[in-house]
Amino acid sequence: MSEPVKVCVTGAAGQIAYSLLYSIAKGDVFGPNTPITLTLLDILPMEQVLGGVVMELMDCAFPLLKKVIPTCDEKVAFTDIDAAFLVGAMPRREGMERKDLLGANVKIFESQGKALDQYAKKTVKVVVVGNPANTNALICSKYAPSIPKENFSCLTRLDQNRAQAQIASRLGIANSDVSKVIIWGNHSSTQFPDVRHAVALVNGKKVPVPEAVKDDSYLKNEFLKTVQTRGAAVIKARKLSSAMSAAKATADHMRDWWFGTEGDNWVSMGVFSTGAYGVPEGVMYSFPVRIKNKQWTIVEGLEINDFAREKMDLTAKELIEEKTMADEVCKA
Ligand code: NAX
Repeated sequence: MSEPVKVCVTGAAGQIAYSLLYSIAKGDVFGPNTPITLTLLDILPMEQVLGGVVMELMDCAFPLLKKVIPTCDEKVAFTDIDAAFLVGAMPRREGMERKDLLGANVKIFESQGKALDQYAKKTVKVVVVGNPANTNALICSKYAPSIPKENFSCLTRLDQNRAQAQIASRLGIANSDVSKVIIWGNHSSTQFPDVRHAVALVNGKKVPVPEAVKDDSYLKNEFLKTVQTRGAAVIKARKLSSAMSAAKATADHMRDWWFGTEGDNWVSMGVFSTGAYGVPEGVMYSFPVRIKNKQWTIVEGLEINDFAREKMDLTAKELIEEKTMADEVCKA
């Protein structure tokens, strides 16, 4: 067996972490032969709950799990880690807009960015889940200048999975028979779920999704709206935000970052924009990426029509607004 991968999960006493820790510890993310040590960060009022999570992890008797360290100290949580799942933040409640959360949560990611900079390995891979995920990831990276910007990302895989599942359900095919769905922009209701380049396997033949669905109006309206507002729909039904699906998507995101994407397939990740596809530089924007040797590259050359351009610009505008607000919060 190889050396253990050192993994930190923040918000470890929360509901997403409850499913995510199970996935990580059983080998879904770093592979079935990779031992793992886990540091679990949460805040002091959650210390007792965190203790319960540690007991359950122990009681699972996972073969790969070598050590679990619960803590409320960022130094303990981040020292020498290889991978960070930054889940901990205040969750959105019913009726609350993501922007309301920004003020509270940006400060958490400023502090964690500084701590990662000081204590984590420079090769650490960071996925931010806590909302507003894109802007939190940006702030985290800003305050960790000694770690490459490419090592920070935010989760839009849940949106990708939601979009993929909607198309599969519409076509009556397996989820795994839909590929190359793209989420552009912000993990918010302005995101642009784009299936213009997506492929469906129908009756053994690969078909462009728009051709298979044969309903442009559905793809431009109902489909978009369903994916964009899925988080709110889950909150309305459960009175809690998505947890099981968020954990699954987070595991998918890091697994693909760790092991790479297959063939010419791609996945969506919120990453630092350097201007690809006319997206403003300096925001964390979700793009289609291919991954090799733990490095992602934005897929180039996809055609952007007027409809897509408008949607992509709208979500970019929101990210610029969030960035401005976040910078003000951090300055204060
Ligand atoms: P929970 O409230 O169940 O758990 C959050 C945990 O974070 C709590 O235990 C809390 O004590 C802890 N926490 C708060 N401040 C912390 C800090 N400074 N350091 C460490 N831990 C801290 O929320 P949960 O449902 O698990 O959601 C977590 C975050 O994910 C929320 O911000 C939520 O909005 C976000 N989501 C993001 C998604 C995405 O696709 N990017 C989808 C799901 C989810 O909505």
